[in-house]
Amino acid sequence: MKKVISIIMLFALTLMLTVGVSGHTSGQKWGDVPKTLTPVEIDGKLDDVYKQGLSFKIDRRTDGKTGGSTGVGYLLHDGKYIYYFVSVTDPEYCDIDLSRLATSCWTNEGVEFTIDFKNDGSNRTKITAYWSGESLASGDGKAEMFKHAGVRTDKGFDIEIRLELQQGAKTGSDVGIQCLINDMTEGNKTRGIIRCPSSLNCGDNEVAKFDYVTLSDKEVAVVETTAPPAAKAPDAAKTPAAQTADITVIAALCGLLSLAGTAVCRRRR
Ligand SMILES: [Ca+2]
Ligand SMILES: [Ca+2]
Repeated sequence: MKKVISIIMLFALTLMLTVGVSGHTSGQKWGDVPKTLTPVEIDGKLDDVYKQGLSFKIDRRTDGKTGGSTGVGYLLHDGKYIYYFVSVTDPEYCDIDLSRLATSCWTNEGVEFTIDFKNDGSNRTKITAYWSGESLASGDGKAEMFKHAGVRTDKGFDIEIRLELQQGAKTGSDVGIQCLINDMTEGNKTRGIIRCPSSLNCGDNEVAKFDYVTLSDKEVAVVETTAPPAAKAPDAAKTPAAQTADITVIAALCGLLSLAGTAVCRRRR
């Protein structure tokens, strides 16, 4: 019997070593986040390489209301940082109330970007960012671990965040994720929350129910294309049409000269 138990334990150990121990808890995988070879500039503007990133919608209201802000998010990574760009369409943009930042920063137009680096539901890292003439942000961990920028657009605002990979996360890792938009309405009095899709319908604080993404080794880059040199315009004087025209004119002149010559000869005769 001991021998059977030993064999079973050995088999289980071999299986763990072969498959690896996933930190993934219960959510589902959204997809692979490509690795960018093109540097990303944190300026609140959409770098072209984001268009090759993992994109998703943020349009899941969880407060029973309808309408309000929606967003499109993009994710990239480069093995050191994860990049998040979100473009928000806000039908009623309310100016940032700076007095709320210290005590209730989430009651302002803005976004929250939350990552579970170990993807085990044990903790989260959250960045909250806004735009108010200049971009503002607060977040878990040291400030130098993230960088952000935002711009006001004609339809709402765009926010860009770069967050350093932490807690052992690297290329190949699964990380838990949830993103949301804080949408102020009714004269900056009411807060709506719009979240990403979630297989378990989770909120941004329910880290154990987060869905996850994989920091893929699939590389993407923007290939700079050099426009081919403009073709040299053909010399108009040497085109067949022009040559034909020239010949026609010369022939006509010769004809005239011939007639004139004949007339002169006749007069002389
Ligand atoms: Ca950018
Ligand atoms: Ca709003």
